[in-house]
Amino acid sequence: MRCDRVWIKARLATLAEAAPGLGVVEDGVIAAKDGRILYAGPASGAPSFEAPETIDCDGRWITPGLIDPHTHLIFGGDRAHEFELRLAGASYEEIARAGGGIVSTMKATREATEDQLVAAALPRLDALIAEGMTTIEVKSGYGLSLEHELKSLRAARGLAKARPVLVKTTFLGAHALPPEYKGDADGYIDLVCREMIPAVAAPEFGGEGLADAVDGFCEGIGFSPAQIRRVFETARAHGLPVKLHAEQLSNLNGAALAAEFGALSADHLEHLDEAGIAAMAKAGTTAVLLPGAYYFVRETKLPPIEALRAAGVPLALATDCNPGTSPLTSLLLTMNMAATLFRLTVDECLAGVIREAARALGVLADRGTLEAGKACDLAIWDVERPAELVYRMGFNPLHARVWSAVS
Ligand code: DI6
Ligand code: FE
Repeated sequence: MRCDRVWIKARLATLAEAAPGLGVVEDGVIAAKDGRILYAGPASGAPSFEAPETIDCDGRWITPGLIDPHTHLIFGGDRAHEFELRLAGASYEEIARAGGGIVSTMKATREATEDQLVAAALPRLDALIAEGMTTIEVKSGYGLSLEHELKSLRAARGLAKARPVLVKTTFLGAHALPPEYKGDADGYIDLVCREMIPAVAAPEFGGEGLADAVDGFCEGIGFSPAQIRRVFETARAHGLPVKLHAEQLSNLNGAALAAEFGALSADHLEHLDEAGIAAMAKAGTTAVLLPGAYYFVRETKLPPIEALRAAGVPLALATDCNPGTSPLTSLLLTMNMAATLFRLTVDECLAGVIREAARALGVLADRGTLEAGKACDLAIWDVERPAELVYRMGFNPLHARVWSAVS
């Protein structure tokens, strides 16, 4: 069988859903053509391939490229000073209420050009890429006006032109109240629904096609469930799937609201209750856990991992890379935190940043496992066993990356 490249003598963690655990293949072969996997499985059952390039992996492990399903990569400025204030005793919510927090990043984001936002995000993107990340979700949410939200989403799309990653963009207009709407959150939500969502929707819905999904921040310092419902109704009317920052700092029943709208994911979830878990399980909504934010804000309430598991809710992991609560650009460290802080198993951690992350983005049919027909995005690791990818802190054993986009 003719193909473009073959990798031999590899150990595979296919993460195929039908296989137990990581879907391990000890003497594995992968063959690729036109950026797609033709075959991934045992050498013994493999067809014979004719390829201009054969790569001997010398027993190294191959996983699908890692996937970060929740980031706020596009923003201006930084919040190192706020970090110092927090070290001196101020809380995240106090800083937000005093006009710092998200609003200070909004000011810096509004001042930046689209090109400057791309340039600021590229080092963060490159840090993730250096650890084998090949697919990323990027949210807007620091522009908070039509002009600056559109600019942020264009910058997010621009990242995919600068690097061979798949970028899924999310419109997060309902992230924080911009100061010009102080005291009028409903008025701002009117703007989100009447102008912003129609502008970012797909061309067949009259927009520019800048967003692949719509998100919101359902929280005391964000927006109420009634306001988020309006955002979701508008998203649905414009053909956009939804997801939600839910139950991060308190329980407003956001996850159940998201599930009611068939959300791709509900994210954070430290304060999630049984009713929210049941609603997510019923709707097939993925839980995206963000241990970096849990760690950085020194949260002590753990997300209800055991109950999520028992209900069969898929568990994904993400960096939540953002300047306020998770200045994290490492999926390897994210896995270590998920294991240490949330007690996820090694298999759950790896699935969380690969297969379940693909599910959370609605791209599992196209990537997230090593199976014929899927994008040939690979991470090749210099490790003896997959647990090393979760166990180490601040060490990067990536040997090579394979991009489907430039195969
Ligand atoms: N939840 C978070 O943790 C981030 N956004 C959100 O909705 C924080 C964003 C920031 O502080 O800049
Ligand atoms: Fe977030």
